[in-house]
Amino acid sequence: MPKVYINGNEFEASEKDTVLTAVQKFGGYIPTLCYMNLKDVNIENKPSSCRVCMVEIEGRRTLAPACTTPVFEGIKIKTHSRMAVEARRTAVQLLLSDHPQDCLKCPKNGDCELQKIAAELHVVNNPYFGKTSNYDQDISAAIIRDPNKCIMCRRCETMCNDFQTVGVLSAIDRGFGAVVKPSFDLPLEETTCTFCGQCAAVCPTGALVERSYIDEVWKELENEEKHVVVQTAPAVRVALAEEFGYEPGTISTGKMVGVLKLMGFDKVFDTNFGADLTIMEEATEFKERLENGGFLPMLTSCCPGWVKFIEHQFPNLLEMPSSAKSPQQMFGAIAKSYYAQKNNIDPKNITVVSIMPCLAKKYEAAREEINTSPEYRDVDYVLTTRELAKMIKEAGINFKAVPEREYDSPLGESTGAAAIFGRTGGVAEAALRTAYEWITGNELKEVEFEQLHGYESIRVAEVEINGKKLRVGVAYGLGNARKLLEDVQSGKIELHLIEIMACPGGCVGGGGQPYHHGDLNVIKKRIDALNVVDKSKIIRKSHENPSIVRLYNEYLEKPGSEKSHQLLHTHYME
Ligand code: HC1
Ligand code: SF4
Repeated sequence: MPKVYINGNEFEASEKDTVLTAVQKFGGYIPTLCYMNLKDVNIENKPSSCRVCMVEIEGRRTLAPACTTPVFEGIKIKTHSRMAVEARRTAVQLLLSDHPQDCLKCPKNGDCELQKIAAELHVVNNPYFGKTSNYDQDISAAIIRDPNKCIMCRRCETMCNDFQTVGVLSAIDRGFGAVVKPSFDLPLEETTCTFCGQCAAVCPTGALVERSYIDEVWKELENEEKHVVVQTAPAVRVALAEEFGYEPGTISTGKMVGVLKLMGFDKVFDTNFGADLTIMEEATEFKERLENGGFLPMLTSCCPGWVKFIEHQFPNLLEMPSSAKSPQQMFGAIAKSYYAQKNNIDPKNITVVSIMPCLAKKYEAAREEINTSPEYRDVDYVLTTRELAKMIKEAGINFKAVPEREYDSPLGESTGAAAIFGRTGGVAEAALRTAYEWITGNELKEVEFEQLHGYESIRVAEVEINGKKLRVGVAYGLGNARKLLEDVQSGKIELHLIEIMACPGGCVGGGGQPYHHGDLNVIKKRIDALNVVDKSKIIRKSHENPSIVRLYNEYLEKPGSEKSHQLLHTHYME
């Protein structure tokens, strides 16, 4: 164990430590920009390119980057010597020398790591300031890429290549012309990008952000001719409060509903209702495939990043995903049919807004084939958790003081099974809670499938139903999904049901959630909170949701009916 001296204090580090990890371990702080270490998912990015973590090491003639310098016996580190601080300031000034100076207009204003470090280092002028680059923005339905703001930290590239194995982003050109972008300068919409948003989740600046629909939603709320309803995804309720200073994993369902009512939505409904509906259709399909020799394994299909990934990467396996639409889209379809008819409102005058932890949901809502009518979209606007927080602040609502309210009926009623959709393993567990009872005809007394709990990125569990052993695979991260599918394809592993979510820990780690700043414990706390929401529900199986039962009795007839297929199912594109 090497003895290290940090600013004159002796500590015992580990042989594997770098200067940065040793300093962090003992409570010190060195600023970083390009460095990223997502330990829980084995992703590390340290190109040592930003030079913001320079430190002084006694006996060395030059400063050293803390992120890539290993410790050694007796190393004497000065983290904040004048020379180190000035070198960091120069590094930041150089990064800013060709950076747009429009922080006030930047969507990342207040959340930008470059801005934060510039303030910390007291960058009040810039002798190096020169010509800024002049790239066009790449605007898709989900993401805005602004190469002018790229600082070449390569974090996005690491997420896209190593975690997602999509490989859309790479560093191109040299010097001031160097930038991370898709090859041939293609817009993201013309690439195999899944819109998972994991690049944006780790981008330190405003180079990759969600496409915002805040202004459009305010306009709809002001339009008296529009009946504006909102649905909130399972994972939003355990993350939104972080934007208002609460601990990660704080459950703020009641406050969130209260806030949305104050903002002027005509009805506040729940995507969890859509999740229960998804289970009705998915479990029916699963039972049918199992009993009638259908295509197995069946893949869950609610994550739009994952759906786009399989369409591009495994076009020969498109029989595998369930044809059930995602809860977001089922909700939209029901809002503009059943709910519209019941309340005598022209669906063209209903605006459906979704609050999602995800960027790909913006893209999903815009997919042509997923919509039930050519005249309107089932989901009109998708906002991320972060966008909702911005709107709450803009509206001057004091989140802490808002009284808790209940969702509206009937599209606001949901079960514990729906709550766990937002965490890895939850969709499979929710489906099994229903499939078990439908296949065996017996009551499932112990509703939790412990094997499907946990945080590991790939899991295989065995569940016995009617004497038959069913093997269930769960993966998050598209690189892990790729591994699982390759094993299925090669016959190395036999599975009956597979749940895949694109983001770390499932939707709780979505690209639209409050930034985790490299600490994935935040995501684990959100997972635990969703399990608490599940446990707090009296009804924990989707098929027992009384509003869902009524919906089938009054309108859809039964799961898998012609009407259900017309509204609640979709198809995939090669
Ligand atoms: Fe998800 Fe889903 S769980 S995809 O992760 O099936 O985004 O939260 O809303 O649609 O319900 C996301 C979350 C979400 C859908 C549901
Ligand atoms: Fe890659 Fe996902 Fe970003 Fe697309 S959204 S570029 S797939 S990380």
